Amino acid sequence: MGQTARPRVFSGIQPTSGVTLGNYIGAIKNWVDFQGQKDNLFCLVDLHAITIKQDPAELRARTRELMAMLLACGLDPARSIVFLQSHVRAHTEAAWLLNCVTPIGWLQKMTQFKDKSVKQESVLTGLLTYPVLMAADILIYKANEVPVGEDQKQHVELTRNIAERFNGLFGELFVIPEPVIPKLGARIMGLDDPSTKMSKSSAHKPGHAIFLSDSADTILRAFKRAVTDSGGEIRFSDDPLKAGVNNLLTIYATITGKDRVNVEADFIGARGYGDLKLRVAETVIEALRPIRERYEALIKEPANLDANMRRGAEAAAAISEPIVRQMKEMMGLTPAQPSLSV
Ligand code: ATP
Ligand code: LTN
Repeated sequence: MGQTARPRVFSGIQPTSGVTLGNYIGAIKNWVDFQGQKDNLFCLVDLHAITIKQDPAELRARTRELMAMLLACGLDPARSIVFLQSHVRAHTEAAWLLNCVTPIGWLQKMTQFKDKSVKQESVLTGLLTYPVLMAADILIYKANEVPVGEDQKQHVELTRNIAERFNGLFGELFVIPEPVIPKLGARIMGLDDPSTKMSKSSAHKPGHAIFLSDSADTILRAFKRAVTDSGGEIRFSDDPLKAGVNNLLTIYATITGKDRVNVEADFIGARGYGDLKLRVAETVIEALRPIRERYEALIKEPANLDANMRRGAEAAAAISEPIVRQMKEMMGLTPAQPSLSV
């Protein structure tokens, strides 16, 4: 019903801070790489961003910057619907409806809620119900695939449970989506501390994250200071003590598209970790250079970005609004009758 033969893909990214190398490797690069083979929707999830306190002017600026950065990374409005979550009211409407079929215990178990709520003085209700809005995002497009980093796997599993529960209670409506997690690079670690995920929200710590808009100098400095270990072996490893080297090799592998064997072969004869860090830094700088250049041009044309957002929202609403109408009817809400004008 309404599904094309190609799998439908939906994913989202928050317009908070900038875009990190973790976001790029874990999610965006895969969105771009498979764009031609699928039916795609990519959403700037500004309503998710406000589950944590945001400065309104900053949020508005970050949102436009994110739109420019996604296009600079290669999302193509001719092949993907790229839009702002708050522009399509079906998302908030469906989230409320799904709140009313989701047991609160399911939400209290979410690890991201537990992690993020301990960092807040006052925990907002939206932070708890965040995954219900995410489920709404995915389900109202009947998406088959959700390409995300490792940290979002639990939320996609919850989405599946919510969809099954709705279908069980009211009848088959939703497609049960699959999380699509990359084999390599699903969890890029902080350069300053390879035991924690590279994250936008910890990005105020110097040397923690690389941002796609960083200058070559900043990138080089961050890699030079990357935490490794006291050994000297350059190989992939699950050993927590070698997490720093493993992270650098993972970044190199995903950016170059080489497999593990070829990556390790590239570093035979390297002069220690200093050499490794320099080569990974150079590889990242060269890969990000054209993205940064495109970004610099796109951000100077706000009217073009806004027009793209508007077109994206119209296309997204055309798909999701009829599905939300169907949800409401299935749940027993009375459809509004057209007015009888005489
Ligand atoms: P925060 O850390 O502040 O929660 P975030 O960096 O995770 O933010 P999001 O907008 O929530 O940013 O994530 C966008 C996408 O990037 C998601 O699919 C997420 O799984 C992925 N992602 C985020 N960080 C990483 C990382 N370190 N490695 C791989 N993928 C990541
Ligand atoms: N929760 C996700 C962002 C997000 C998302 C989505 C991802 C919101 N809605 C729908 C995939 C599908 C995050 O924090 N990265």
